[in-house]
Amino acid sequence: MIRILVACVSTVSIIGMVAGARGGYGMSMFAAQSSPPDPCYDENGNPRRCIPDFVNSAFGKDVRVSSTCGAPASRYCVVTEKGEDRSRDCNICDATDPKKSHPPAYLTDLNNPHNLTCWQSENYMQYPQNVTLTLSLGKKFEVTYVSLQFCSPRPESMAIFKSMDYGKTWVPFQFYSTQCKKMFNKPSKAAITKQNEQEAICTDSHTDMQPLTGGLIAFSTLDGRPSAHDFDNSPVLQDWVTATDIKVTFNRLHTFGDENEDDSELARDSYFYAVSDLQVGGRCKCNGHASKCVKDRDGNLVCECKHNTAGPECDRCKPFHYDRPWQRATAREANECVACHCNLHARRCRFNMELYKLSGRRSGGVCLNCRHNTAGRHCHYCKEGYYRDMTKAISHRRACKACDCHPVGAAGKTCNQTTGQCPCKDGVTGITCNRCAKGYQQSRSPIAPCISKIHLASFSLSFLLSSSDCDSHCKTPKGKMKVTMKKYCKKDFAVQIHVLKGDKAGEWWKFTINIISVYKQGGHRIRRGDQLLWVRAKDVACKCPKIKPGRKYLLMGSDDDDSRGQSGVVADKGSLLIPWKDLWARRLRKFQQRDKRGKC
Ligand SMILES: *[C@@H]1O[C@H](CO)[C@@H](O)[C@H](O)[C@H]1NC(C)=O
Ligand SMILES: *[C@@H]1O[C@H](CO)[C@@H](O)[C@H](O)[C@H]1NC(C)=O
Ligand SMILES: *[C@@H]1O[C@H](CO)[C@@H](O)[C@H](O)[C@H]1NC(C)=O
Ligand SMILES: [Ca+2]
Repeated sequence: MIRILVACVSTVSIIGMVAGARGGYGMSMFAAQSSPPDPCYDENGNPRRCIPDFVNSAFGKDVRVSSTCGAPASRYCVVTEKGEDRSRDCNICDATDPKKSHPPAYLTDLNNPHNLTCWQSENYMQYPQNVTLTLSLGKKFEVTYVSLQFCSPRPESMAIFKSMDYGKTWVPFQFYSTQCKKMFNKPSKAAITKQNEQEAICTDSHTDMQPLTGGLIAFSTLDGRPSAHDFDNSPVLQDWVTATDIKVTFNRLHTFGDENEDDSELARDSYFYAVSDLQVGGRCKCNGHASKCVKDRDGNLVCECKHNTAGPECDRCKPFHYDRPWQRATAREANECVACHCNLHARRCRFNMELYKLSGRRSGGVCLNCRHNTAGRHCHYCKEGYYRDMTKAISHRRACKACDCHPVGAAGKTCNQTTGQCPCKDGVTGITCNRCAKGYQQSRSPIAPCISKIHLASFSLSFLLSSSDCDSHCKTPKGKMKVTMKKYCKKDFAVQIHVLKGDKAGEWWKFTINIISVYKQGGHRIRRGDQLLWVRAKDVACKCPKIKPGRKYLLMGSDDDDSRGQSGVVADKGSLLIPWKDLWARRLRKFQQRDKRGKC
């Protein structure tokens, strides 16, 4: 029995969506008068989930088909039944005649139920009967249904595929066959569980309805899938409905009535596929971060991303908005991307998962290349060598000032981050350590630029001893002192020293010295660097030797000293302590070499 009929096969909900898909873009009437509120933000300006309109994404798009009738022109017949009479109504398909052609454009043109336009394949007397329709959506969509309205009998076997990578790879969406096992190696009407929600099943439901000619085959992507009611929280189903391309293959014609000789004659030239409308219902995929898709400069369809997101599907955070990981919006949470907190001192940042977890999943952004002399994860403090100017906000370009520590007066280049105080050497003061403290006076030494006046005073006091006492105490004659090989050989050690400071310690003066060079050493090993020099108070008082902090000297002396058993070097009235002259360095090196050759 063959009847012609425009059948309503599918569920009411599918039909509802098909109808709804049409009205998507018709609301522009009042657009000029008041800009409509942005659906991606609520009335208080807070972000909220937004989604593009539901559309038939196939509408008006080109469909590539593997077979179309009419080239060359050919006869086709439609068998109709009126009461008891069966009759053939035959026509010509001619691609060159617009009135008699059935091009693929008729698959996606405006569907007028009173004037159906059908694409039609060639006639198939025998195998192969495979015909393929391929549709490119141009970007990722979340597909709710794929439907085909037939003009011919519905195929005995067909399949719907989707691609998520613009046609490079295909995965099946759904199979239809009366022989699922044989055609597609699939069980018939397998149950869908939580474990196989992303699997295509095979069904023969498309042949349940009578008659077989005409009618709708509609595949609903979420129908019967357990997680569909919790789609927001099902990455599996979110993936399942995502497609960039749709492909439909017709694998077998319905050859009802062939076994009967009469029917076979009747059915001649009526073996073809014909479809009046192919629909792909769904929404442009924007992950809840855009309310519409638009053409970009290159003419590609892209989401108009909000919530600080970017990418064709708003599938990542836009630059500098990496304070927390990208997430799809849900009905409850907009999950917008958040800018890094860099106090206006950085233009780039990156996301750090460890820090994010440590913050209780609140903030994971790390600023990169902090400018304006700032440092830190949020460019929230001053870098080394700079300090906070508290009169300015941290976001100010000049929030950090240079320490400017005095090269001589300061012991380092880094100042206190809050006060700007540089670390000053002994006796030095000022925020940059640029002057001597009270009770100190400037010396010529870069190591101890300020020396205590009290020390100097106690020096002067000790000089009050009478000179006659000293004459008998000191043995070495005063006057010009020459440095000779003879003197060099007589002494146990010869060193160049810098006297930094002196303190009286009972019978002794304890000088802090820096040993600059060692030209000779005796039994005690003398190292370069800071040392103590011990001189008897009486010797100092009588200026034998004559010693002053801040000066450099050549010191030549003997090891054999009764003295104090303390570490350091000892100088006494028998030592030579002569103000240093640079020209001696060469002379002393010469003496040193001669000494090595045993010339002493
Ligand atoms: C039916 O549609 C075709 C193609 O769009 C058009 O050429 C034709 O005039 C229409 N016929 C009627 C009766 O509207
Ligand atoms: C037709 O499609 C079926 C199912 O995909 C396949 O097994 C068969 O090889 C195809 N035949 C031809 C001729 O392409
Ligand atoms: C910086 O100075 C303030 C105020 O004098 C002080 O409390 C703080 O400990 C100093 N910071 C450092 C690192 O020395
Ligand atoms: Ca049509």
